[in-house]
Amino acid sequence: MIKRAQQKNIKLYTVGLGSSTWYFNHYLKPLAEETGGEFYMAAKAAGLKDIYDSIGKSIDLSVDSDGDGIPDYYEDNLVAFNGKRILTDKNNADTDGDGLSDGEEVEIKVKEYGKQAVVFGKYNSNPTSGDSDGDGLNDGNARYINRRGKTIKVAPKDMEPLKMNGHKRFWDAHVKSQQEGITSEYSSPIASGKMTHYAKVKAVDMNMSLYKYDTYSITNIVNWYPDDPQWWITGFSGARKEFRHPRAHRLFVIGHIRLGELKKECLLSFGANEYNQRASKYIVNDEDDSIWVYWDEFRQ
Ligand SMILES: [Ca+2]
Ligand SMILES: [Ca+2]
Ligand SMILES: [Ca+2]
Ligand SMILES: [Ca+2]
Repeated sequence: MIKRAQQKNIKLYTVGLGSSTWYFNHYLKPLAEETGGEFYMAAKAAGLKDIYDSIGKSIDLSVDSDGDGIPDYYEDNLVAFNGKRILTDKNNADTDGDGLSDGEEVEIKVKEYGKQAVVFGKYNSNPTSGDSDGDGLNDGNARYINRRGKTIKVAPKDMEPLKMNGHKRFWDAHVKSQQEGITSEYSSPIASGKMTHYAKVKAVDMNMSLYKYDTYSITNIVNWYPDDPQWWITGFSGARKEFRHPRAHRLFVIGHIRLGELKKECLLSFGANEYNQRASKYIVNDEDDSIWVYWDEFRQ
């Protein structure tokens, strides 16, 4: 029993009533002490009230020292549903320093089984990792670079912190490449207002970066940061010779499309594409009404 309680991080509080000292010392006391709880003894039933009051105090759920919404008691004792301890710091509201408080990352859940209840922590994201799913997107923060005095978001905050959104390598390479400086860029090939679009969709603000990758390296081929809003990114024409033969077997693209007020309308048409939906290689970012497209292409 002690072992099972230890494995599940359950503290046992035991109370002995009466005078069976031998039994108490051999069973109840070790049970409590070896699981981190406490042993109490009452000679008479009248003493029990004080003891239960004292046990009640040691699992006081009203103290939340760092004010993150998780009581100290749970920060010291909380386990996830799989039985693993959740190691948050009760004196630090944001244990992993990723901008999300421990209380935002973990929800306290109570599951009742008849008269018993089990309390456990449910992860919205991992409170002890800034990138819970290891996909290169941060749980709590978007990543930015500064270009020509303009702040540009180059990676969104992870809208799905427990689901891989693309390869870590790609996002990291993208952020690094954009930080280091743009290797090549081209302005808008479409003069705004001189074309009409068949779907009568308004032009929106967007940019895109294309990379080729292999086992050892990731090379930035082009960054497209047009000054004018664009209709849609569909690919490159062969008008520029640089685009004609990139000679890459493996390509990936990271694009950011700021849809603004057109978000709903655009998402309807975007989401209607069955392949996109199945592959789910886009992230809808409600904070700035944009979508991020991340796509990798492997051709033999
Ligand atoms: Ca707390
Ligand atoms: Ca955090
Ligand atoms: Ca986190
Ligand atoms: Ca993710």
